Amino acid sequence: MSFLEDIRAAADAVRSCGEVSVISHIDADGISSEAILAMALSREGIHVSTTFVRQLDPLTLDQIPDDSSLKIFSDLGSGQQQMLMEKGLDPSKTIIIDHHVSQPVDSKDPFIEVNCLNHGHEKMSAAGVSYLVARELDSINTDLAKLAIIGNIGDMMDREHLRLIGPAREILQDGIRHGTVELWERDLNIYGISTRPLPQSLAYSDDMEIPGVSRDIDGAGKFLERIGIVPLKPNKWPVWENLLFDQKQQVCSAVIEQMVAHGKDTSRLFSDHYLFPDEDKYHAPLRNASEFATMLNSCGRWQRP
Ligand SMILES: [Mn+2]
Repeated sequence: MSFLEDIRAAADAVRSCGEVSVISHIDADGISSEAILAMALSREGIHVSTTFVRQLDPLTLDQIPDDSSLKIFSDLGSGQQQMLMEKGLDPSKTIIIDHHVSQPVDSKDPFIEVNCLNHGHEKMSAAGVSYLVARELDSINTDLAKLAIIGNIGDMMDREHLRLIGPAREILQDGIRHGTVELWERDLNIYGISTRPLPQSLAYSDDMEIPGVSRDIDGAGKFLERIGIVPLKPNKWPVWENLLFDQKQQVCSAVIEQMVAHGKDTSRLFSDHYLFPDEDKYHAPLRNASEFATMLNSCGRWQRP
């Protein structure tokens, strides 16, 4: 079956059921994935209950309700299909939405599995797959593209190419069309663009080695002051999101100059950023995909999604 056929099979199975139990991974991708499914299913009038787990093993498997609800495993399950079979889960009432390596099972009656990796899409997460199933259910669910982007970024699907690619990029286009996502293409490759004081963002970028700036907040501050970027008031630096276009250009030029002068590799200097203009500025960590994902991962670690 093609990826689209798998997506349709999952959507069809969902349409014909009244109650769903979601079992999802407790990290940014798993939480986003669950949020997409829960929203889309509720809109269909389907009752959803969720169990978050750290990993799928015989112990956590016992937490899954033993009832007639449709079971949806999200961000896990593909690699544990043998165990799910042994547990006696009904293949016609079990959907696996995943992006991890799949375990082949010896069965004439397999689970409904929607896994982008099985179709060669390596740079997409479970939240992305959940979104595609949700969109197949009803095009109204394109408003959930933002959540899919957060899951993809949480699983670092953008890191190798410094941008989302493949089906994850198509989801991004949905988000942009919907107006809840803004793309800053090939912008400076730093973290914390909505919350971190700029010297910190520059000093703690893992991807580039800027002599005199990297791992040196004071050095980064002096570097910025030399090109006329100064604190808004004593000890209060602007964040990258709030710099004017010209100021950004100035910083980028100065960084390139500094790196080139010291023979550093500039190939990872620019990356895409995904902004959420609908999130208000008082909740700044939610204003871009990478900081939002960090927030969800921290919530997961505290077991409070
Ligand atoms: Mn994942």
